[in-house]
Amino acid sequence: MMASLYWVLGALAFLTGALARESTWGGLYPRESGSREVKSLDGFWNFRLAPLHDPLQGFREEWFSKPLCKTGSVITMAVPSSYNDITQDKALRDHVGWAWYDRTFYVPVRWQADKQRVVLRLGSAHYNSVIYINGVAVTSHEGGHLPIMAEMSSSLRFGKENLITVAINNTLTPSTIPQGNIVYRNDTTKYPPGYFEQQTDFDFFNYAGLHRPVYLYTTPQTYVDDILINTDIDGSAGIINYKIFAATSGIGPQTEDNVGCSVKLLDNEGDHITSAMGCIGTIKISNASLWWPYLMHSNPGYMYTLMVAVSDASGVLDLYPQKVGIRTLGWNSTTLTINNRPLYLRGCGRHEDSDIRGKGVDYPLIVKDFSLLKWLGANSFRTSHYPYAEEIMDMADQEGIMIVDESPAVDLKGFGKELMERHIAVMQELVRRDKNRPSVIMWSVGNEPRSNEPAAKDYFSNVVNATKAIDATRPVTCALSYPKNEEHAGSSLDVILVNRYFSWYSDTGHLELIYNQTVNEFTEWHLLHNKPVMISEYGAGTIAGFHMDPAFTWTEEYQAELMVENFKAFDTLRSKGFFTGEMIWNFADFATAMGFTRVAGNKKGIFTRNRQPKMSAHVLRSRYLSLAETSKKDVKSSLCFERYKP
Ligand code: BDP
Repeated sequence: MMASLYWVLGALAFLTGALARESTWGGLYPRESGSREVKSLDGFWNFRLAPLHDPLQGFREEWFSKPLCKTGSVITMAVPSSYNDITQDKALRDHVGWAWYDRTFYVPVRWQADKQRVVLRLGSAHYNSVIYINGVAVTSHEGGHLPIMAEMSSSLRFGKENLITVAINNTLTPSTIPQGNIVYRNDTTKYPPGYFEQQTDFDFFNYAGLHRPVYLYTTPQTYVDDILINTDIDGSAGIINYKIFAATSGIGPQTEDNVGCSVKLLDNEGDHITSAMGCIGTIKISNASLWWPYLMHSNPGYMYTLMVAVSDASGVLDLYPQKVGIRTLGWNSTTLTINNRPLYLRGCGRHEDSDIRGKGVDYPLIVKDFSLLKWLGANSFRTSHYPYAEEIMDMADQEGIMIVDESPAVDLKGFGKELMERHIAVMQELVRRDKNRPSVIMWSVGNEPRSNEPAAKDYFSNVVNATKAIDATRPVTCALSYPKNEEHAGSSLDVILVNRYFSWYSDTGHLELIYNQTVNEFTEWHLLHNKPVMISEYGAGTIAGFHMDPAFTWTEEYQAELMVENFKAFDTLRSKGFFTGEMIWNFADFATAMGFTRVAGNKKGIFTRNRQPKMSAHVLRSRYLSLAETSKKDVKSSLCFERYKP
């Protein structure tokens, strides 16, 4: 029986292999310009689940060949959103397997008359997806948190109604990232025939659906396919190194023999600063406005716009506005720097999570979350435990909030070759998506791998090296949890991140032990690896409104006192010179699977799930604001750092 669901997943390749090219590159984010139009397909879609015990029915009966409403009953589904919490239906919330979405849309005739190339782009679809236009599979994708793109000009009916159908499967197996297991219960005295459960080692709810915006956009036939930006500083001057990749539909990458490139640099008010020619080039700006983190400068998150153009003998063909923040990162065995100044990360772990929409992109929520981060005095967060929506990343760039950009490899185990290849492919997609973001200061290849397995050594060395091979400008890390002498991933990392729950998961109730345990353990991690070290998770489950004095587990007092004990240890570690940051777990309470260790979700948030502060939020705010003051006075520009030189 076990094999059957795995076969269902394997069938994806069979079903789509001949029909659709797998999407591996999500493309530049769809942005309007003088040569590009963007059309949103967000809104109300039609939706139906495949039957739990006949998961392939939709493929067999070709539900994609006509509107879903013609092959069965449908409900209305919001896009973007997770589908799980949208209705009162438990079967929808807990569904495992295929789900089907469709809607109709028009494309203007003038797109065809103007010979536009039309691209479909989904911000993400969790986990496996197949996308059909007018009944024809145009692409498929594996992985839930990265964009999917398909050129589809030839599949469209211009000036007429078109149908888009998306089939999504949320099943997680030992070869998906993240991993999961389908466990069948065969005891017929207890379970009905075919009964199975999706199990995962991670605790967050496995939300599924079209989580991010869906766009159609146009480009000319010859277009800007990709842009690579690296920045540096030289005294008060800023340096922008750029590389433009042009391509032509049906032909592929173009060289400068056929296509010319030029750029115009605009300041943050859109005023022209300078221009340059060539597909590869360097721009030097005297007295540049640098990209600084929040509370490290009076004007954080400064972004220029590089208006990139590709042209041929007939003139400019395509334009793409690329945001650029000028900053340089450095790291050595004790310290991380930005613009040659030491960094201390004051942040949190987070989730894309809220009521009703689950992991769906929600603009009011994004603005609220950044408002809360700034209210806290935080300068950073980790995209625990998967890449976040590009709309969130845009805000981070703009607000000067630094990001530890994490892959979906949470709780990984069984480090075989197939998994490693998938993991490397995910890192390549992630780096390709986020490489130009000034907010991204570190790549995290994962969270809490079972790195006590000896195979983890070569595995992580390969994944980290593959990540560095595509981006040498940022340090690479992973949030570790195993004891330092029993684990094998740390030696490959540039910065050691460790999750520790002293006095919560160990020595529960003994807040008095936190100081020594934290100081000793983090010092030993540094001595072992001679790398900068930070705490990437610590915290306590806390039900808002529960109070007891003396402090007791699950009360607001316990969470606040646990934090204060940690702060004492962090200050001692900071004085030793290698401790580079602290991130509380978690920014807000979040949904988990049902279970007896979670109280209607994970309650380690310093904000409730609807973003109201617990006592701990005020405690953290007072610390972060005072740390921000200290760091302003703490400029040590004479240190010598290993720096990336383009
Ligand atoms: C850590 C995990 C995190 C969990 C947390 C917890 O990294 O995803 O939510 O434990 O138990 O080990 O709250």
